[in-house]
Amino acid sequence: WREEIAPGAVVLHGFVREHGPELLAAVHSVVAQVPWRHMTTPGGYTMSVAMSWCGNGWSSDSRGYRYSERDSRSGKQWPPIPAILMALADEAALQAGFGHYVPDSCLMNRYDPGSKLSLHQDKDERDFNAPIVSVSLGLPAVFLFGGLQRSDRAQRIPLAHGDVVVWGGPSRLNFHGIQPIKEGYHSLVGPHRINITLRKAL
Ligand code: MD3
Ligand code: FE
Repeated sequence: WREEIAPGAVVLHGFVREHGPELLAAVHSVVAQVPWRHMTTPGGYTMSVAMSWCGNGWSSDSRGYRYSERDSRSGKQWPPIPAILMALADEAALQAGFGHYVPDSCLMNRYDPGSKLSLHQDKDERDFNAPIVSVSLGLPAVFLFGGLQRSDRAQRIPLAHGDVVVWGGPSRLNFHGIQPIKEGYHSLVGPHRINITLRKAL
């Protein structure tokens, strides 16, 4: 079912529940080319979440965060976004009321039990009017959804395998994060949560 948790933030519960195997195959095809890595934040911390990406890639170092078309080490373009993820992004954005959607960047986050994502804003994208589509696979998580100020109190939103959330409009710049993942095992994904976000970055 469809649930609006804030103006412009729509949860499509179970939207891709039946498509786990194909989606995981797409994730693994990307990870074969861009292996999971733990990035360093500009503040010098190593993230507990492992990341991979395709389309316009993401990077983080002492100079800050940025999106780029190419791997600065090899000079090669990052792998293209798999067709199944482009189709999913378009269908989810339509279903959520944002119209057709063509993302240019796809970030994948892998959480192991204990991994978390601290409260942050996503503001490295060029166009804040474009929505972000996110897909949750594997172990469940508690999503923290705050306001425009770090100190605003956050809602706790449970996210399960197969849920898709479309974030747009007025909530696009809200603070958000993921609480530490509980120990567990998912029959398809194993002891992990994988989150895929599709964005217009550049
Ligand atoms: C709300 N990822 O990659 S996805 C991230 O589950 C990120 O891995 C989380 O936050 C995860 O930046 C949450 C949902 C999400 C993504 C972007 C948002 C929610 C958002 C941007 C604005 C508001
Ligand atoms: Fe984020």
